[in-house]
Amino acid sequence: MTQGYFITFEGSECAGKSTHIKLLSKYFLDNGINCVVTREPGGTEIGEEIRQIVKHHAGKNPVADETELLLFAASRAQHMREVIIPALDGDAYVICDRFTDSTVAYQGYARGLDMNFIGTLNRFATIGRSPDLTIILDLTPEESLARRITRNENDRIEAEDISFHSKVREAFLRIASEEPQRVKIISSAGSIGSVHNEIVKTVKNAIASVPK
Ligand code: T5A
Repeated sequence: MTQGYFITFEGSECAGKSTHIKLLSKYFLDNGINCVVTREPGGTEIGEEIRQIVKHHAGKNPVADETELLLFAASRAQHMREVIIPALDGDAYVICDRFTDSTVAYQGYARGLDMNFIGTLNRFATIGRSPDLTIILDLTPEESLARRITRNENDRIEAEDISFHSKVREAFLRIASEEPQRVKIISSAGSIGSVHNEIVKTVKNAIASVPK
């Protein structure tokens, strides 16, 4: 049984996950809480190599959807065993930028791959360890696109059309309605400061409800 506390951030492209993970980890640090920040795909040497392929593969043959799913799962299997489980066992807080809900949303709902198989694969990759708290930063596909235009760069998945990104958003909202205890939605449309305050409030409430 792992200790620690496992928080994941999910949401559409440019929803502000990296920005808010940085702010939350600073909040933990300021409050003397040992915290490990990591991301998917990535977080390990193997995972970062996989990240390059899934985000930027531009060879003449496209990445098949099934290959994409297995690459995310491979990155996660390594990440759990090398980083996340050891950190939780060491009683740290772990904040991870994207996790299994992204696979359900992107490869399941948006790509249309078999949801039961994705469930099995996620359990296999994670050794059955779910996040204690998941924060979905919610942004409409239009708002997400506007932020991406400002940033002026698009990777392989970001370049999918608006209907793909609408399906991803709907999927996250559905996941939150199915697991309200674990998954909290926070609108990312407000100012960075107001979204951060909402995140801190949500995290404090969630931690306070953990049985001692
Ligand atoms: N994926 C991932 C799958 O398909 N399946 C999986 O199983 C997994 C794990 C990962 C890609 O892989 C896919 C999903 C993704 O397509 P990524 O680079 O991690 O790639 O992609 P994102 O997670 O989308 O990361 P981004 O860096 O694009 O977005 P963030 O981290 O959500 O946003 P952030 O913090 O970089 O902010 C983006 C911009 O918005 C501004 C920031 O200043 C920045 O310019 N911003 C705000 N502006 C106004 N108001 C606010 N409240 C703002 N907050 C941030």
